[in-house]
Amino acid sequence: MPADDTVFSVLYDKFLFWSIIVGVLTFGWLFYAMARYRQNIVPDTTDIDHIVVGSFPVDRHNTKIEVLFYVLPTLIVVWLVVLALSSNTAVWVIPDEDESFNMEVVGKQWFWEFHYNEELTWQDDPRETDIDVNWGQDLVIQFGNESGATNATITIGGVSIDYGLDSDLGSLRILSSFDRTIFSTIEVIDSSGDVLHTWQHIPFDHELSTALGEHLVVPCDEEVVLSLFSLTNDYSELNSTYWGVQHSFWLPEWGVKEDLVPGLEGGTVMWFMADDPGTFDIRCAEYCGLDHSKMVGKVDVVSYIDEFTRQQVFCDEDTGVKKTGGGNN
Ligand SMILES: [Cu+2]
Repeated sequence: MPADDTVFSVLYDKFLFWSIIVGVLTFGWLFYAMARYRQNIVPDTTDIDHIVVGSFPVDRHNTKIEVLFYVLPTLIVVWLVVLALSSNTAVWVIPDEDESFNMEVVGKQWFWEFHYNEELTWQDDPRETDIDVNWGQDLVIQFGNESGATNATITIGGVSIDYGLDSDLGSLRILSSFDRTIFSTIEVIDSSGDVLHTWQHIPFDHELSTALGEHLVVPCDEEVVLSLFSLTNDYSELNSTYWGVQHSFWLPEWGVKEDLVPGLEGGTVMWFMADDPGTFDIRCAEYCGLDHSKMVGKVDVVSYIDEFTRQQVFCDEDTGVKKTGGGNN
């Protein structure tokens, strides 16, 4: 079942509402007729409603009700079409490139690659973890005494350095200036090695891949526009790993799914908008070869740090735009 506030979930509720009304009326009528005209009930021949089995009550039919039998269902069907078409429109109108987060997704046999056309800096919610990472000229890691933080692992461009945290001071300052062109991750861990808090910067042009166990990371409260590609059947690229076949990128949480078609130069496009932070499933919904079933992944919805204001945008804040998977209609 998609997230509660997606256009598909709303559509499901609306269809269910009308189905229940139609169901109650038709089954109500059915059971009433079964009870009234059941066997062994002696027919009252003076009753205007008296029905003789096998004969149509030509003399006593009710034109108004018979016309209603046609008009009412037609109206309901037209209304359901209107409901379905309006949500269709909401899904197919691609958001403005300037106001959305744009990415490329490449499907291969049998994994996903995520290419960042924009940088993304994010961290876990400091109000929940009691840990806050700030990186500008210096790197400052603040941690509450109750947080249990003992170490911080800082990985810059694939090189990791471990720092011990002095729990009395509640703060660690490192002379290391932020470089927005380098993929950097800071993980604050407790004494048993569990990750309490993650801060990460994904630079422009960076690539993440499910083949390496990496998740797709997207910001919350922003329209995420994905351009989807599958490699063409170019024989120079032909080898067992990069054979271009059709895939389908599916995010069950938001009810959105789109095919990746080899040979389509501009790719295909889909978009969604996540309100809530968390980790959700990625599936391939098009049989694409032997290991199709292994073509799975995860998407992390994170609260991002605005690149200009350096302020964190929390997922539960009302940003004034509350649309998901195509917007509510
Ligand atoms: Cu696939």
